[in-house]
Amino acid sequence: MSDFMLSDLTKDLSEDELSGGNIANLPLSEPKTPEPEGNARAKFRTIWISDVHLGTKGCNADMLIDFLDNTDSETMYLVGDIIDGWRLKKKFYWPSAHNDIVWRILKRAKRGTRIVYIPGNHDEMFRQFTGLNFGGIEIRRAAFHETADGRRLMVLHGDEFDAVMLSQRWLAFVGDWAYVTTMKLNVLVNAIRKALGKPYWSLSKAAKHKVKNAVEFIGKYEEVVAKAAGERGVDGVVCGHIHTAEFREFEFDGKPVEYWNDGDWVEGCNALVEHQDGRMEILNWPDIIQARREREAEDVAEAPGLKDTQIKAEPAAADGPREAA
Ligand SMILES: [Mn+2]
Repeated sequence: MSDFMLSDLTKDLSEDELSGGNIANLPLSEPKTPEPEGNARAKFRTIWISDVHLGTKGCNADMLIDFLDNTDSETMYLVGDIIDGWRLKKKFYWPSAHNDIVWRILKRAKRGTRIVYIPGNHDEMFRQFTGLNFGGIEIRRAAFHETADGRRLMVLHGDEFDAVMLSQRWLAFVGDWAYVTTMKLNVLVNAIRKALGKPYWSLSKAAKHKVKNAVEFIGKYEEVVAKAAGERGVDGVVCGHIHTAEFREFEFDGKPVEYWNDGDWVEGCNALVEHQDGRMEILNWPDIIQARREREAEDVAEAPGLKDTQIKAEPAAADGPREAA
């Protein structure tokens, strides 16, 4: 990894061009927590993650490190808001776990995973490098992905639709304030739960399904994004941005259009994966960790040495159908 520094990305740029200045100086050293050797990784054809928000306290770095250490894929899409340049600019925050994540992603590229980085609005300073390739990571403004069973999916961060959502803009502001507040509360609640040995729990996931305005906003957003995909003539779209993992099927000109949102690593801790046969699934990592712990506890009790390393995940559709607004 010594041949690549984050500062290489930005070294020839002025302060203005950077618009996020100190990102260039992010230290990128050897990981504090190295990757475990010989982990039985779940192999997927494709992985999509977004809204990691490295550089903020909200980022659930431990959960993401666990995900990265237990999975692998031929292709990995980083669907934006990976590094939070806005917040970093206001307040520099870069714990070793965040460094460990960047290091793991670079190492993945080195091992042969094709990594496509589509910057979002919080890491838009990287959008100027669209078309370039750094340390084996391709930077794109958007991408088209073909699944194993031949579906064509448009992949983008999703802030492109903020302007279209203008009529709902007040909702976005309310949403942002509520989001920042719940994010802080979420960190606190889960610190307490962890101390009590209780599993991770997503506050905003619970809240989002109860707050009518948020549900309305999210529902409208999903519709707008799916329509744009339909107009493009693709079979579906993968995006992030609104921190709400979801699968929905829409129809455009009599043709089905899939909407996939890969969620976030702030509260939900979700990833979207494509299995070898093209089947797609939203993984809820806290649930998978919990299931693994329970299995390990059983293994220790029943047959020490016999470990079931299979990752079993329920489709995220478990949330059930969304109520009409
Ligand atoms: Mn975003």
